[in-house]
Amino acid sequence: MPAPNHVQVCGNDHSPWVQAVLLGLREKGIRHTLVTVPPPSVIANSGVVMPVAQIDDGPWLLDSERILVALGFSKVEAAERRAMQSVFLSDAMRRTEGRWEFWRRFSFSRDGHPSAVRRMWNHFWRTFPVFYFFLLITFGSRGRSRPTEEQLVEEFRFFQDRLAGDAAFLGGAAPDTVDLQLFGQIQMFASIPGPSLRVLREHPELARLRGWIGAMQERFRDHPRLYSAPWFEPRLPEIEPARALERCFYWAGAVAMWIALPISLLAVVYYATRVRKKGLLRS
Ligand SMILES: N[C@@H](CCC(=O)N[C@@H](CS)C(=O)NCC(=O)O)C(=O)O
Repeated sequence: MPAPNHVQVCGNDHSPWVQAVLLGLREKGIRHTLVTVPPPSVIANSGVVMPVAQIDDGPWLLDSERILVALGFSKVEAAERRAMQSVFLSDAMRRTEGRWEFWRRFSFSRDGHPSAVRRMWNHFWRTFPVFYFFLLITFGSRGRSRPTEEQLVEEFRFFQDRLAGDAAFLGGAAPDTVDLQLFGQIQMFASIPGPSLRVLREHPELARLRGWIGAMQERFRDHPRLYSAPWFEPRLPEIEPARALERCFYWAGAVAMWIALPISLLAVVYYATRVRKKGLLRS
């Protein structure tokens, strides 16, 4: 299979699944662009589900694993997929505990559209996905018990146990889909620091996993969206935030989402229901 010339990815780099795809593209050295607002045809089909990616002129693909397999990486085992989902939900469902912090941290993420005008437009409209996930997490986490430190350690131990041999990566001598997805989760933990990040950095029983994080961080040290950079060894500089003017567009969009609450709320209910009815999120 010839290597693609260019891959267009849509989504936000706080998403671990978007990060997995970006890391895979860097691993293969494939040119790519990340935009935060998908084209209208993609929104009509799959709402704001992320990631979606288009390899050259091919169809839009959903799901990080499917996209990574299309790029030449391996499928993930069912047990790994389940373990990854637990790690994901334990952190994702706590991200809106600091409400202001949630919106503030998202203001810094960058859009990679080459046109400055389109970037401003995207910064305004990317607040819809932020608003969408804000509501989904706020309501989805109600009545859900917070994972204890022991539960978090147990979830991470699944992956640590897989690192028992000599191989530096879960996939062997080089990172594979499971490495990319797990390191993607770590980018999410670091994008809004919380208990998962703390446990990973400090817990004495997770030293081997920290060794793997170090190997991944070294390998992807040039990735411009490495939220884990200042939190793990080898320490690297923090990533560059969106520019001040871009953030102004973001905040204008955020205010618009709340002013237009009846419409934006209806849109969230419509797309969230549609995504679930169509079964677009495989876990
Ligand atoms: N298994 C999927 C999971 C993707 C996923 O859960 N994405 C979240 C954002 S981090 C999403 O788009 N959720 C939309 C929704 O819940 O309606 C993958 O690997 O890409």
